[in-house]
This record gives sequence, C-alpha cells and structure tokens, in this order.
Amino acid sequence: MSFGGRVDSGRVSSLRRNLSLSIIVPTYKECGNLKALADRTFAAFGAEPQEERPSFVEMIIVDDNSRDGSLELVESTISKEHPTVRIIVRTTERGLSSAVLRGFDEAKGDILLCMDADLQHPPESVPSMYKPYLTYGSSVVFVLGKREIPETSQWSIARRIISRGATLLAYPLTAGIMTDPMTGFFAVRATAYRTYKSRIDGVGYKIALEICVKCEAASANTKEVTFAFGERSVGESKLTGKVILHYLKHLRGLYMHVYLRKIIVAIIFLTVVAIYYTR
Ligand SMILES: Nc1nc2c(ncn2[C@@H]2O[C@H](COP(=O)(O)OP(=O)(O)OP(=O)(O)O)[C@@H](O)[C@H]2O)c(=O)[nH]1
Ligand SMILES: [Mg+2]
Repeated sequence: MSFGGRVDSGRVSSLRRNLSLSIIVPTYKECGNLKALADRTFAAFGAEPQEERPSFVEMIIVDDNSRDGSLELVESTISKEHPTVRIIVRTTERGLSSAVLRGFDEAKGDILLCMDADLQHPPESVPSMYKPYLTYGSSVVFVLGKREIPETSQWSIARRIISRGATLLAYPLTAGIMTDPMTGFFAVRATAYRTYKSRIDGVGYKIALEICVKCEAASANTKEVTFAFGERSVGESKLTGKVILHYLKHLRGLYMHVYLRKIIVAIIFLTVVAIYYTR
C-alpha cells in the first residue's frame, strides 16, 4: 500500500494535511531486506487512522554500490508498487553517516526519519516515531528510537558490553538529552537539520548522536520512543572492530566540539574579569 504521489515538491505541498515524512535508509548489501522493509512500512501507515498519517511519505534508499541486485529490485519492483520509494546509488563515497546525510539532502519531507534496512528497526514502529510531531507540535524537534533488547535476543554478551560501554563513554555529552545514543532509529525536523547542517561532519557511524550534540534545537526538544529491537535474519552486520575505533575518534571530536568552546568562553570571561580588577 502506498500513498502520496511521485516525489515532487509542488505535489507535496498541495497534498499537505499533516506533516510530510521522508524515510532515509542507508544500505550496503541489504537486497534481501528491501521488499519487506518497504511493504511493511507502507502497510504500517495504511493501518493508522487517516488523521494520524503523514500527508506524504517517501522512502529514499541510499546504497553504497552494493551490486547485489538492490538497484534492480527497487527500480523494477518496489518503486512500481510504492511510487514514492527510490534508490540513490553512491559510487564514489562510502559510509553510513554520510549516506544518511545524502538522503537528508535529497529529502522533500518536513520530518526526516532514519532507519536501518535490516528490519531491526521494525517498520511497524515507524508511525510511533512520527506521532510525537503531531501530539506535541513544534515543541518536538528530535525523536529518538530507544532500543529495548528483548530477553530472547540473540545479541551476544560481547555485543551487549560494547553497546553499554559505548553508551557510557558518550554519557557526559548525552546526559539529560538521550538515553540511547547508539540507536540508528531517529527523526529530526528538516528545518532544524538544515539550520545546523554545516556543523555536521557525517564521518562516524552514530549520526543520531552527532546531530543531537551539534544541533541545539534538537537536543533541547527531544522525545524518546521505545521500540523492541529486532533480530537481523537476512544479510550481515557491518559492525566491525574498525567501526568501533572510528566511534572512539568520532567521540573525541564531539567532546572537543562541546568542551573546547566552553573552555575558550571561560578563558575569555576570566581574562576580562582579571583585566577589570587589575585596572
Ligand atoms: N550506505 C551505507 N549503508 C551502510 C554502511 N554500513 C552499514 N550500512 C547500513 O546501515 C544500517 C545499519 O548497519 P548494521 O550493519 O545493521 O549495523 P548495526 O545495526 O549498528 O549493527 P548490528 O546490531 O550488528 O546489526 C544497515 O541498513 C546497513 O546496510 C555503509 O557503509 N554505507
Ligand atoms: Mg543492524
């Protein structure tokens, strides 16, 4: 089931009843998941009451040249069934965060939502990520999907420790703002994203964390929505040791961003006070 028409900004605004939604899906070798992802996402919105549906939903898959049939599947089948689904294939760039940013830049919606293709972010939870924008209006800028790992999850002890450790390392940056900075399931208002876009590097694996740290409007107006984190049944995880090292480097950059500015402001303030009192 699909609603909205072909992607066209004029059409989006003429259809507007509620806010429009762009779903961005970064992919690398996820061909086996794409059909279910699109079908289940549009079906989930189709099951919502009319007044709680976005005025328009588009899905932009940003693929890093997987060459696994993803392009052909989207063009020959998925976009025929769901005309607002399209795929961008990048051939000169690689990386999860930069793929998400590319999708955000191409998106036409009022709300930009990012989700993984591997169905660990259940498509049935997407409407609940959109709902806070309807319920709370402009007081919500950022919606974070907080993962609840079911007891029965096949996540290994090592994977749980890595996730918990990575969350703790980010704690000074995220305290009071977000409780699951490791999630990749989030949404942000397009206007806020565009205001702060120039600050976002998109180099790490944790783009939700970077946006929340660097975009004051997002960190000050956040809602969390809990969802049951699913299992990957098709394809492989891309989380490697290299990704973890990359995360540590990314974290260092974020700490510098937050604390270096505070230290500089404090030094300037103390210098002014010292000059004043020594005159
Ligand atoms: N475009 C693009 N997408 C990527 C890249 N690396 C990962 N992805 C996609 O990003 C999403 C998350 O990747 P996963 O490998 O599932 O990583 P994860 O969910 O953090 O780790 P697991 O819990 O082990 O699955 C998936 O849709 C991947 O296909 C990349 O380099 N480029
Ligand atoms: Mg995954």
